[in-house]
Amino acid sequence: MINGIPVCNAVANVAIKNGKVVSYGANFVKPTSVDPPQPILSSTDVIPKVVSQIGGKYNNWPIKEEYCITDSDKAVHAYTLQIQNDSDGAWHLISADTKNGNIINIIDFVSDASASYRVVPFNVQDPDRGYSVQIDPADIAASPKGWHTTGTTETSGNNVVSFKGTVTLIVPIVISSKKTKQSSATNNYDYYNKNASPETSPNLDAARVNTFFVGNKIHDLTYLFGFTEEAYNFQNDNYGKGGAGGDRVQISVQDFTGTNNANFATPGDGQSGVMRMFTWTYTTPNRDGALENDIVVHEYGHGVSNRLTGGGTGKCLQTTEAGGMGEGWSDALADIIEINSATCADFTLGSFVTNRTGGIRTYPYSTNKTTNPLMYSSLATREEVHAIGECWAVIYHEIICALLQKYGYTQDGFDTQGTGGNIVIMHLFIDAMKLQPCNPTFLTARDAIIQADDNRYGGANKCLLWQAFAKRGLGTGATTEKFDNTQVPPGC
Ligand SMILES: [Ca+2]
Ligand SMILES: [Ca+2]
Ligand SMILES: [Ca+2]
Ligand SMILES: [Zn+2]
Repeated sequence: MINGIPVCNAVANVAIKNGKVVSYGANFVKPTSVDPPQPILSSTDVIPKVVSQIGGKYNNWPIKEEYCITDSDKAVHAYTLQIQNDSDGAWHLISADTKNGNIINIIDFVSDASASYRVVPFNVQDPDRGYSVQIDPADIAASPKGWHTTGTTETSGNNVVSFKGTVTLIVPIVISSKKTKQSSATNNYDYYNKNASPETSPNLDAARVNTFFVGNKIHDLTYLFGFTEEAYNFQNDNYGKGGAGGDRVQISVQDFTGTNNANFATPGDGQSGVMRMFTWTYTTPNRDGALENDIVVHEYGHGVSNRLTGGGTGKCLQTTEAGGMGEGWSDALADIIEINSATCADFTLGSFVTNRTGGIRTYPYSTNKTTNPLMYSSLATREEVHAIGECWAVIYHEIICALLQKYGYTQDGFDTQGTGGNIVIMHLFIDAMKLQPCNPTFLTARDAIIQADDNRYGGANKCLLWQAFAKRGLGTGATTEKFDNTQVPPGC
């Protein structure tokens, strides 16, 4: 207390640039001078002066008077008032000098480094189903310094860089100036015009922002479930936690090498994965794969499966069957991400970019065999990797639905301790990939899932899993001959 007035909790050295706080330090010493306890300006006069410095609006929470200690150890008489900003979610407690309205102390009520992105929400498929501002979405356990390398204000950070490549994708050369900058300070990214073509402003920026958002979300999610630095994940800085760094995912949006597709290249740990996202020409205007989350997740999923299988070499999904399963895991990961209730819905991939309800696969993923009749034996006539992948991903869909039915749904899909089926499937997904051999088959990958359940849950889901496998012909008697077998172990 000074003059019977509370002292604000010791922050000074405030710097504001373009309406946002860029730095503030803290100290508290015996003041060299103390303002008189009477304000010069009224609080009504100070509010607009504060807003002109930081943006946002006074939220009508009662204004108080206090002292704050400045850098030069002066005790300044101040108003404290709350300022909120609807456009970016910022919410600050401001102390402003009662003599002139200068901001001298700031408390940030929003936890972790503020950043916001107007994007397709993570568990939503595409912009037609949702497009909204996501505030501070970084998970602090998975991304301890946030998504943006300290001090950067563009779609570039420790886990992901999203950019528009030109001419060549010999990557480090081309990405330097091709990212999206914040639309307003600090690290707010607000772009998108639903009616404009992908290439028209601001939609190139929207593509970079959405892929940056989804790429980071999937990094954080898979990290929490075990795709960590020492499990050969994609990060520039590994914060001393093992594995090789310098390999964040490079996402080239509206890539010049193709249309109506996307791809992901996975070299070994320590070298960046490269995701190329294309525009799609089925509609007028064209649509951008970068805005369909299941496509972005599918592509990132290739990085996950290639790094987790066989120890980070990127060399262990090379046989046709293993490569096909790689497509299947990517579809399954997209399927898992879009779970948003305990009700198991059919899942389709690529329905936005193609403007086709059924999307880009032969059948929707469904537990209904009329909707999706694929079986293990279907491999006899399916030789292309995506066609093989469909046979694997439909099995995953069976497992997803069975787990949701048994355990329900955990609202926070990032809660690794959650009990819902959506949490269980994420654990099994990551754990099993670590267990399976290099170049797995349907049979060995099946066995790895059974083993993962045994390791983590004591085999609590053994029969549920076998029943799902058996339903699609991958029962205990299945062999590499790829005839359907519907047997389950005794007791199931
Ligand atoms: Ca904050
Ligand atoms: Ca790595
Ligand atoms: Ca869907
Ligand atoms: Zn793929």
